[in-house]
Amino acid sequence: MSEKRDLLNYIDGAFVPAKSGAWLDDIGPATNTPIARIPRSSASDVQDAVNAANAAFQGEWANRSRLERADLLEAIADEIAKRAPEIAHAESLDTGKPISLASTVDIPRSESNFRFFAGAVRHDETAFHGMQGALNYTLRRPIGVAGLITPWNLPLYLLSWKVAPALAMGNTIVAKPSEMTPYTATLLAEVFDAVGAPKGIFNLVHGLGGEAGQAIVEHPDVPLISFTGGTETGKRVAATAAPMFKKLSLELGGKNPTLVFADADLDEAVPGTARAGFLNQGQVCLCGSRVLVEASIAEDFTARLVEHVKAMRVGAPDDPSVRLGAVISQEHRAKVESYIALAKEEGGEILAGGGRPNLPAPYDKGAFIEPTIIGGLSIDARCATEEIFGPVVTVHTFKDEDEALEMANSVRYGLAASVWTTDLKRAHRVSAAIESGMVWVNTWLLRDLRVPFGGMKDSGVGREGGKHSLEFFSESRNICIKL
Ligand code: TXE
Repeated sequence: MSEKRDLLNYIDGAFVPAKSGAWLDDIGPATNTPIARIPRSSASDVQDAVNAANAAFQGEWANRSRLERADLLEAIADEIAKRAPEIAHAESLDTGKPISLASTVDIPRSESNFRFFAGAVRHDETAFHGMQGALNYTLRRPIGVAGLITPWNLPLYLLSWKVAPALAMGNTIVAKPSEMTPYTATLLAEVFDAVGAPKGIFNLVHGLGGEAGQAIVEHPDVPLISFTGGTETGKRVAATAAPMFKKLSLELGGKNPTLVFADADLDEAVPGTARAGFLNQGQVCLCGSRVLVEASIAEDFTARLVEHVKAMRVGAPDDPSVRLGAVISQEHRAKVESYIALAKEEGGEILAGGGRPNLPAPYDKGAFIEPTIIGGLSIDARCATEEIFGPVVTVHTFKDEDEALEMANSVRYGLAASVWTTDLKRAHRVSAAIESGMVWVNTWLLRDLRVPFGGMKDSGVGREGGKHSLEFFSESRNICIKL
């Protein structure tokens, strides 16, 4: 794979630059050097992409059978599998994450997203409601051009999570990946090209959120928007799309609690809490960044967590023994570090990490930061309530279950939680009481692609996954027939 390449838009089956000829640099955060350029697309490029997507939708695509659409998704999955090492390398280069993570999670999961939705649409059933003298059945039709806007933390994984169900249901796509991680979206366009996908069903427009992204959200011919990103951006997307009555799915930020009760199996809870806090440098919306521990075990648990986390290596993304790579950018590291400084001002104590690792060139210029544990903060401190989205967790103690729940529910977010306990009744009780779209018990990020995925409160609107995605990417119509 050649590095420092031009990553083009993909519109109507052709790779093209922005009409204006403007470019943006794509920086690799592990070395802080440009690895590629992307078109700085404007509303006019978005218009071309929407035209192509609309023409493809009006063409034969929406009327292709589900089985034929599923076959195309399988062909895309096969091609991703064929190119997996190259795609994993690109994902690591673009995000700074360890190649070991990209090649075992990001890329296999992207492949399986296509296979999963191929299977889901093949096996999908529709509702039937019989009544006295009449029958009803639900017809699900594709909607049109789907605008898909995705973030930088899991670039191909989250893009494929939207592309696969959108196509499975017969829609066409205009996608805009994060300007910080555009690489694998272009490789996905190459995959579409290689398998001979119909022109215009998948269009890719690179560029800035406020320009290309905004143009997609406000385009009158894009009736559905699926967005994953920050809560503040989500608000802007909703403010634009809602008055246009677009179908809208928002998967936003989190400040997720990890609850460790005194009866937990600490041999599992310690590594589980560390994994939840620091996977992908803490840049997963599901990461457990608030660790709540029952007071009677707090000292022992925290000491073991600190020891575990201090042993996690930070460094070169291509070193297989490394657990954490770089965060997404120098700016993002500065933001994370400003929270660590704030924690000290707020009375916190740095129990692990807090600084930058000493790495040899070229990684000495990269956006690395040690996995950091902060104790001694009050539960309403800014570091304990605002989304830091980096390798930083805060640890707090609770005296009983009621206080644990009060602390867990005290933030504006409600995306995910993990609960560590061996008491079955408590597991059910606490899981039902936590204000959260997803709860894991004695595990974290164990995913079945059929289950509802999404958050409550400021963490978003709507659910993705299995039939929830198929419903989002289609319009249900009831047909009532009098007998
Ligand atoms: O994300 P943005 P940012 C959180 C995390 C992070 C913060 C900001 O806390 O620090 O959000 O990150 C596009 N119209 N998460 O600023 O801006 C943008 O180009 C349409 C949580 O990088 O939300 C990109 O493609 N689109 C999160 C996408 O939105 C717009 C993952 C997401 O970028 C737009 C990432 C606009 N006006 C960050 N402005 C998660 N939930 O996993 C920007 N975009």
